[in-house]
Amino acid sequence: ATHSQYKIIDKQVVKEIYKPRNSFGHKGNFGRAQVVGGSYGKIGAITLAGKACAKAGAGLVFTLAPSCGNNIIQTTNPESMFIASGEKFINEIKVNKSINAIGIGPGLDTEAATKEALLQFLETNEKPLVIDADALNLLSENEEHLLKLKYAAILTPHPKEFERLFGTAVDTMFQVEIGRAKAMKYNIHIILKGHHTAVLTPSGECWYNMTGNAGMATGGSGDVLTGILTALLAQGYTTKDACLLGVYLHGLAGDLAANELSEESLIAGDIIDYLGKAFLTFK
Ligand code: NPW
Ligand code: AMP
Ligand code: MG
Repeated sequence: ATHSQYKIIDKQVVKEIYKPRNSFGHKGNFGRAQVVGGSYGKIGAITLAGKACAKAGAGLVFTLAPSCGNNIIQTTNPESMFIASGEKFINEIKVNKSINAIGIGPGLDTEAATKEALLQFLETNEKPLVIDADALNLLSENEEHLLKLKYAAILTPHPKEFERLFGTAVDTMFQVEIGRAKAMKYNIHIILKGHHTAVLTPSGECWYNMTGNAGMATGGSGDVLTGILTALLAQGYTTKDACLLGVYLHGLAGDLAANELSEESLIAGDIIDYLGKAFLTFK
């Protein structure tokens, strides 16, 4: 691919990707999604991901988190089923074979036992996968871990996580070009988050997202994106389509929320609350 190639994710692009629900569908038709993360003190992150996952249309959501998160998650996110692993941090990652997509990382923390569990899981996982936050940080120890990824997994680093994975870059433009090269090298999708998030694909494309605002610069916004992407994968969108539609919807929900609440007052949960209005713009 040439470095001069940039595409814009606009309304036309996402309207072609978006598939309305089949009127006769049942929850089994819209996918079983599993989000994996959370640790003592950071259960909120995986709660946000699980809620966003349900709000973005997954038929069934499972949350795998340490047992200290059970009451929190079942109370604040009753639509999700809870699977316990460890007490304060995850020490084993089990995924039932009926699961269609997995999102891993929000609030996961970086304990040695969690890292072992993650690497073990990646050895055998063949399902569509979103990797975010501390899961990225754990893999940063050795970039070669990315060779384990199959089926064009989606990585969602913010610029600091990107730097931990791939080293420093002189500026954002350069970071995007490094991302493009790494996406091609490892056959992965990289969503480099920020203002105008960039989606880098295994075939060397670079797509810029135009939705979103500075109100989204608030704790938990990225965790919400992980839930949305996992939901779209579970519903059968291809990894590339899930990336393009997911970042657009996430930013649009943030814009609709900011219009009514102000950028200052916007919190991550508001992005989830406005996902419905974002979907309605496709009608
Ligand atoms: P600074 O502050 O400017 O020097 P970390 P995290 C930088 C969970 N969470 N552009 C920033 O730089 C997550 O899921 C839990 C440039 C700072 O140094 C993770 O598991 C919550 N720089 C875990 O916490 C809600 C940027 O990166 C560093 C940047 C840690 O995640 C919050 C911060 O990144 C949170 O989601 C940008 N756009 N963005 C909960 N309620 O449970 C960030 N930086 O050290 O990876 O920490 O992203 O907060
Ligand atoms: P994280 O740092 O993982 O919580 O991710 C932050 C999320 O909020 C990403 O999806 C960013 O694209 C989004 N975000 C943060 N700041 C801005 C901004 N100034 N403009 C648009 N989106 C932003
Ligand atoms: Mg994050």
